[in-house]
Amino acid sequence: MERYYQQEIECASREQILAWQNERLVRQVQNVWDNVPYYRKKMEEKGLTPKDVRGVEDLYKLPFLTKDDLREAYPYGLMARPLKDCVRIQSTSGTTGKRVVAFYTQHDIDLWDDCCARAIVAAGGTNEDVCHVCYGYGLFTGGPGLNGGSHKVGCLTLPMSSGNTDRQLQFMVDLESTILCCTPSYAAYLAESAIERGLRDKIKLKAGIFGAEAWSEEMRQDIQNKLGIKAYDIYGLTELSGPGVSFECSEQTGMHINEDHFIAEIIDPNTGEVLPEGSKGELVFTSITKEAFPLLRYRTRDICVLSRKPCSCGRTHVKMSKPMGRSDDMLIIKGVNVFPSQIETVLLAQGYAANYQILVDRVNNSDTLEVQVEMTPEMFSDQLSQVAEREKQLVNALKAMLGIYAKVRLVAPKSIQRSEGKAVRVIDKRKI
Ligand code: DLL
Repeated sequence: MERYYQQEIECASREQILAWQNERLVRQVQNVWDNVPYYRKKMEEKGLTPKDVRGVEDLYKLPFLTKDDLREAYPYGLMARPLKDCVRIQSTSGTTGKRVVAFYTQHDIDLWDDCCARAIVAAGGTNEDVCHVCYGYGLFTGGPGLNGGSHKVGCLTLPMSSGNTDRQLQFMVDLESTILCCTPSYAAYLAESAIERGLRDKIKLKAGIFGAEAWSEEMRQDIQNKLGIKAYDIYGLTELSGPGVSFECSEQTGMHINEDHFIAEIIDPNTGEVLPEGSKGELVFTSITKEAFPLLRYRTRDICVLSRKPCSCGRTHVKMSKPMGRSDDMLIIKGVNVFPSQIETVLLAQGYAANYQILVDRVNNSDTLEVQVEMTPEMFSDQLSQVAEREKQLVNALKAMLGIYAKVRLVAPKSIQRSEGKAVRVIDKRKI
């Protein structure tokens, strides 16, 4: 059995990683100065030239880049290579404004595939595996990213894309898929559907690589139990290539960031100040190996914590916690900060599945919060008084977690629409 594993890179010493980062950062700063007028202008506005950045210790001097910059420079304004050198674009869904378009040279694609291959290997994947990819293909990075990684590892790759759950399950059984790649919400739906169709024992999955949206530890346990697999988290964003910026190993205690390609910082989202290791704040990335679309100090809006505690898997790259929500996902209800992930944690801890919706509205100048969650089939035959009692218990548990009252409505099993990609959990009518 051959193993694709970049041990010399993933287990390199801190000094070696820093040496790579210093050299590549200096080169990248010169690259954007020479080739991207948008960057040169931003640096000039701060009185900087490439000489001011001699290594990672000078990173803090550089200006931040935000999604607004990407929109302003849309579509070609941040490219560092001529179009003739680019072979691909990928894009975000663009639900909140102009799309973000990212460009790739063939070299960029090769490195991206490597990052995704590392994630598959960390989940136990080898060339003996059948890797079932049901992230969406097309402009979304999930399908193409894991597909490329799976090829590098040498897995038999099933490019399923999302949707058509019956076909997914049939291939999973017939071709004996061993690794499943999709969003955690779709994994939960596939698990539920497999159990309903009596296929659970015919499925040979051993691992899942789930990401692209926030999911709680409770949801991980639920998916692991239902599918009999180990579920690994994977993180990334279109702007930086896609999935594989970081990924979990067998320890399942955070995701190793591919530090030979990305330098991570945690900043205070309000002041922009760089925070020490272990602090909670906004994740900022600098891509040091990208050719076509390099981003320096890109603010992700994802809130998390970095840790350099030694990991039992032997990898030395820094770990990021699960994002605790995006700063722009955070709801402010009656002046209180509420993250959807907190609500999910309460629901799963109380024995519900992750089929829920959060409705926010404003009535008589006051915010209202309603959580609709599906009953399990067993609860559905309960007496009305038992349902009322369950709702009361949930109201209390949510109050304890959030500090505010949330109306709870238990709804019939299967009445909330399932998601095949990123789940839409929140409907904020205040914004409509
Ligand atoms: O979601 C890339 C991806 C595809 C990651 C497949 C993992 C697997 P975007 O559509 O640009 O790219 O969305 C990026 O999704 O800033 C996070 O807020 C969120 N996100 C991605 N992975 C995770 C994760 C892809 N594991 C945005 N946990 C990011 C929580 C995640 N949030």
